Amino acid sequence: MKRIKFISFSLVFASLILSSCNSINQEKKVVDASKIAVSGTMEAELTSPPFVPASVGDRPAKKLIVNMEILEQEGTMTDGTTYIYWTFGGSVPGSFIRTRVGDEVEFTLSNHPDNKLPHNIDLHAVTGPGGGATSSFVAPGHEKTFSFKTLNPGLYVYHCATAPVGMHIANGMYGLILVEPEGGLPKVDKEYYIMQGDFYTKGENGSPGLQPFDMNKAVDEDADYVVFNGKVGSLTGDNAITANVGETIRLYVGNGGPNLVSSFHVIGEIFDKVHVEGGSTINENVQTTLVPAGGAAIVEFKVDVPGTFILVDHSIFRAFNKGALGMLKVKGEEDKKLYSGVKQEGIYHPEGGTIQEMPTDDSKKVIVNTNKSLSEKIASGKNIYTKTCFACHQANGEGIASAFPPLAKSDYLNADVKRAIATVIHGKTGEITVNGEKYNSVMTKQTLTDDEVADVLTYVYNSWGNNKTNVTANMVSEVKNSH
Ligand code: HEC
Ligand SMILES: [Cu+2]
Repeated sequence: MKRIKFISFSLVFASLILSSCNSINQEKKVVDASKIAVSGTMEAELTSPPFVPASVGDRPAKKLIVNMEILEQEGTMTDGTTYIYWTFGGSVPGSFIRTRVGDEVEFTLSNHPDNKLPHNIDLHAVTGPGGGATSSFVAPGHEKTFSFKTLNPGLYVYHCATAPVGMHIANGMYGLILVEPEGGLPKVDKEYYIMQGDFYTKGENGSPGLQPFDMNKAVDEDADYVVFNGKVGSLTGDNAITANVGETIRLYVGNGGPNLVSSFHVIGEIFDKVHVEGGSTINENVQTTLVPAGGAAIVEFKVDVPGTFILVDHSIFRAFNKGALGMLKVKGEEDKKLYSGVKQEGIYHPEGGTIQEMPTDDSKKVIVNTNKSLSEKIASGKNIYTKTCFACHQANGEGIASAFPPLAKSDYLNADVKRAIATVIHGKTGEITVNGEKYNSVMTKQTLTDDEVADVLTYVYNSWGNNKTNVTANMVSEVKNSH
């Protein structure tokens, strides 16, 4: 008896709970995205910043093919300063990917054969181990395919997650993937893609020439550059984003980090709506929104008056001294009722905002000199080292703790020249001990001519306290043929 009473009581109780749940469900239609069926296949349009692909509108969920190519390439950081960027799709941030909830994304990540390093991708929009990282690890000259279903709408960061992770992100390996809700986001007039990143270089901000990555500054979070879209001036002057008075603007704002959190603000505008952290909560009438490292926000506003509106990280020294400054130029009729203004255009011009062409790669035009002196070999070797080895072994051969062994004063290097030659031409895996420290990682095989291997190793042997061996092309070809 007691038991029956208890059961009937719990039934009433349960139905009470259920009915209250039902009324919630009616207000907010809960769709199990994992059950959304796909119809048809399409190739994803990918765009480089500040542009975004066409909106999904009311298209049904599909199998969406994404082909992403990793390119390591030299680019301009600021006037007179270049940097070797590692990129998803040739831009920093990487190509924008636009999907809708329920899509089955078939993702192919290809690592260009000219690249030096293995990479992978962790997409925060993925429900699965490593966000795809474990399934996408890919060596130069290879590609990997994996697929995932988009379950949660929102704006998500993707990034490389190959060790040392911080270094891959610091070199520009991040971007955004948008998952639109069923039916798409509401229509607006203009949409743009902006992503902040912090950069760490051997020289101070503005030091000329090709600047290598500085691991120590990165660990100390002591950024030389904090920029939008990969470089100083990517969104200023002729590169400014544009709109007309009366239009509605949506900015997809991301932050790749690796370290700094952005206080994103547009001087002279109020965000009508912010999708906080890129999710479903909408805040209204916001002045400055926080964009976490590895996070995003969608901001929307209507432009009511003409002028140049300045986009900043409101940690303001970053904007005026480190590069985190962009421009939105709005054209149209003034409305004195809204703003009477003495308009001062251009007072916030950043230093070094002009854009340079990509430098042409003179190193490809090699004049073969078979009878080089030792100092000519060292000079040529230094050039090869900067292009090929320094990403891992670092500018002064110091390496990176527990990832890349040092070449400076390396007992391993100095003990056996044939072994060093073999390491460069065949690559190396498995545990080795250098100066008492164990390393167990992968050095990819380097595609260099015998002369180039000889020159780069001669440079290494004649630098940083090593034993001054002069490696010849004959020694290299002997090692090659003995295998
Ligand atoms: C993708 C990163 C990477 C690049 C690029 C790279 N190396 Fe390495 N290198 C490594 C790793 C990792 C090891 C250790 C491998 C292991 O653990 O078995 C290594 C080991 C070595 C060693 C033996 C260990 C030592 O410290 O003496 C030498 C010599 C060497 N590399 C020279 C070079 C030269 C010269 C170049 C450029 C032509 C180069 N490497 C390019 C990652 C790299
Ligand atoms: Cu990477």
